[in-house]
Amino acid sequence: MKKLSLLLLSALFIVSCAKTKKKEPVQEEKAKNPNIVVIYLDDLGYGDLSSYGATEISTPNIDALANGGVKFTNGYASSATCTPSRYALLTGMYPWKNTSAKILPGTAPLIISTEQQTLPKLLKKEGYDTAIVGKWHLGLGSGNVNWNEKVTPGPNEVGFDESYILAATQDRVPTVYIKDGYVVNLDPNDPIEVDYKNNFEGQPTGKDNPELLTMKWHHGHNSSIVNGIPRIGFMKGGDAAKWSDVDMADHFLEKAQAYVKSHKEKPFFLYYAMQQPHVPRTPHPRFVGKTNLGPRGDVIVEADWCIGEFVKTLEEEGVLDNTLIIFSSDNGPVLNDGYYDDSDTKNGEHTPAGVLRGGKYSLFEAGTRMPFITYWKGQIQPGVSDALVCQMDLLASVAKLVGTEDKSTDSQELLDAFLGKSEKGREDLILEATSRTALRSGDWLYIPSYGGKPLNTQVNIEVGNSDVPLLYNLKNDLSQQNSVAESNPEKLKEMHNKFIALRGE
Ligand code: NG6
Ligand code: CA
Repeated sequence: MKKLSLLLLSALFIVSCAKTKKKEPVQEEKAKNPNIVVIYLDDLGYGDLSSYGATEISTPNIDALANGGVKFTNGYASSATCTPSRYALLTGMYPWKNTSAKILPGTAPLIISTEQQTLPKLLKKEGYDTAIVGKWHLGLGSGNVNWNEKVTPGPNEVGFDESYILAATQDRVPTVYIKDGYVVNLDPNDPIEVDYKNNFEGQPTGKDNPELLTMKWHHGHNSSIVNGIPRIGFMKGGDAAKWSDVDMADHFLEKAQAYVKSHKEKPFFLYYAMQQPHVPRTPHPRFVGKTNLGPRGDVIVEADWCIGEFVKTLEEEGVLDNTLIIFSSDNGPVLNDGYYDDSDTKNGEHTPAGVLRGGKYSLFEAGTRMPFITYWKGQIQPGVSDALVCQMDLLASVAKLVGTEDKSTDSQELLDAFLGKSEKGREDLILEATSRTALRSGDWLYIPSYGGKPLNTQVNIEVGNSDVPLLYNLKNDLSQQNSVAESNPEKLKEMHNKFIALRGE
């Protein structure tokens, strides 16, 4: 009996302590802020998910987010390639305002100024812990990086408390993971050297040593060989630090899960930047053959599985209903992006871009219109939204969500649209593809006349170059089959003037 009352007393004590703690106003305020997770795929197209109409690939875990959240039909990356899109996502700035925001080599310096506003910085100020796991591709250091010392500035200097990244792309050297500025598993007796111009003496290359390759290169990708895969750029040393391509998805997943587990007590922002389905496509053996589409389909299924596991972790750790998940991709799809991996020959009936025209590198819609999903269990009413939104707008919108404001960037505050409470999105959006720009305004899409070949034959994608300006009404011509530039000169003029005004030219 005595024991029981003692137990009761101590239980009461604990409860009252917890209560007092909760009463502290700051704690309570912070408790309202949800965790924010951005799940960002690499080169996933508008038609690559079953929830966005794919019939040859099944993505049940991402579909669960789409069907339980807001599925955007007019959700855009800022750009049709990786670096500029990631730049816009993290800084809220139009990437064409920064001439360095182009596809970067692995040796490029950091292109985000450490003075600049960023999404993680903003959240840090509001009491969030912040982390990136996955692909970076925004440059590291200030030129001439020594990979054997702390690599800085990088993600940790622009707002991330923690970072576990691959520097550039899976097809570029250095093929190592970097944790908070340090190459993981680096043996000091086997230092890393990286060069994008010249090979290191005696090092085999994809070009000269085809006998060493397990994956053949189609264009580019003929420099240093790592795990039988020829890469872009030359690298020497760092053997123990080299990643295993087939384990990369599991590796990043484990890091993302571990982050959730160790940060569930405080609001956190996690940027989970997955590498699929960018080349080289290297599904773990347990996913090989899961689709009939070859490795591209298989790595999409692998990514979907990872996302399912990740969401399970949020649930098991008790934070799913306090976490806003934003899902999207950095740019449109490509089948052959430089390796012979059967992704083009086995593609069959699959349409990676859905009904959209173009693909990665393109100013046509498939370049930038992305699968775009917001999910927040118990808070977001499931639905489909046609609001025009861009990843760049997350910065100002998330600012509002956490009770602050940011007007210093190009990011527009569209919180209600992101939470599915309003269909009102942007009026206008400048889209970018390999340094060319176009204007989306209302239902209209205007592509100024750019010289150059209309078709990038290496990747077999129409990039949007034309001798004449192009104008489409996406409402009745989503597939951009009929330019009305000639038949509607007034609209053309209006769009051109708006484009010039917005570009500040
Ligand atoms: C291109 C690469 C391509 C891919 C792309 C970057 C060649 C010929 N092509 O230069 O394979 O790596 O850069 O992709 O090297 S992105 O998704 O990171 O923008
Ligand atoms: Ca990409």
